[in-house]
Amino acid sequence: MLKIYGADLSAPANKVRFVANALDLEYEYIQVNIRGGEHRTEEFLKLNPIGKIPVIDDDGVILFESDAITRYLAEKNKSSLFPADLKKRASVDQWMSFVTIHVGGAVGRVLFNRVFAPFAKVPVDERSMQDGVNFLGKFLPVINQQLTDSSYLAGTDFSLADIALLATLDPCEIAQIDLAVYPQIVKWRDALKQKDFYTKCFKEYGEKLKQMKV
Ligand SMILES: N[C@@H](CCC(=O)N[C@@H](CS)C(=O)NCC(=O)O)C(=O)O
Repeated sequence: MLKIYGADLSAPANKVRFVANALDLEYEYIQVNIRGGEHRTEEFLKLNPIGKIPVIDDDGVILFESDAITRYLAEKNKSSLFPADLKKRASVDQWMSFVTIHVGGAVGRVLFNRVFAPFAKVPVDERSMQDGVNFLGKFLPVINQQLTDSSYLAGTDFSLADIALLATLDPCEIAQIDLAVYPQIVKWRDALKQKDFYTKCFKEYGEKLKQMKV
């Protein structure tokens, strides 16, 4: 059976679980304790030499990097989440890259410095945090416009790009990133968060972290 190594606070790992759920796949979810260093063990480094989640083991097919994993799972299952049509697929690829590299990178800077650095008692990098905020101020209007022009990120059809964005934006509340100024993103996001593929994972991202009163 497919094994997914992840952690509930990891947006890339949640992306993989959302896709596996959307594809209706059976899988075993293995929580990797990052704070406990489980991702640095000899055993885990055999799965991913850079010691990061997510990783999948699909009956011996070991893969890391969330976007490669989601493409593999969708392609293997001949899913319209990753369309066969060249132009449609290129559009999905374009938005996936935009989301992961630009939006994800910026959310990561803000999240790390506002939440994880104080929590781990490591110095906050104010410059990096401000860069993250500024980048989001450039990138999120582009996404908002795209979701005004079309129902989904890559056009009329729900795709891997939407799932990538949904997972990437999950930490916004705990990172105090205000999405209310992007009404189309809010509308799109609220609708997708009701879907089974999402609620099968959790009701609300970061529930446990909030309970820890970070
Ligand atoms: N580009 C990777 C990013 C993976 C990543 O950064 N994972 C984080 C959790 S969100 C991790 O494993 N961090 C542990 C570490 O770097 O020590 C992907 O999309 O899969």
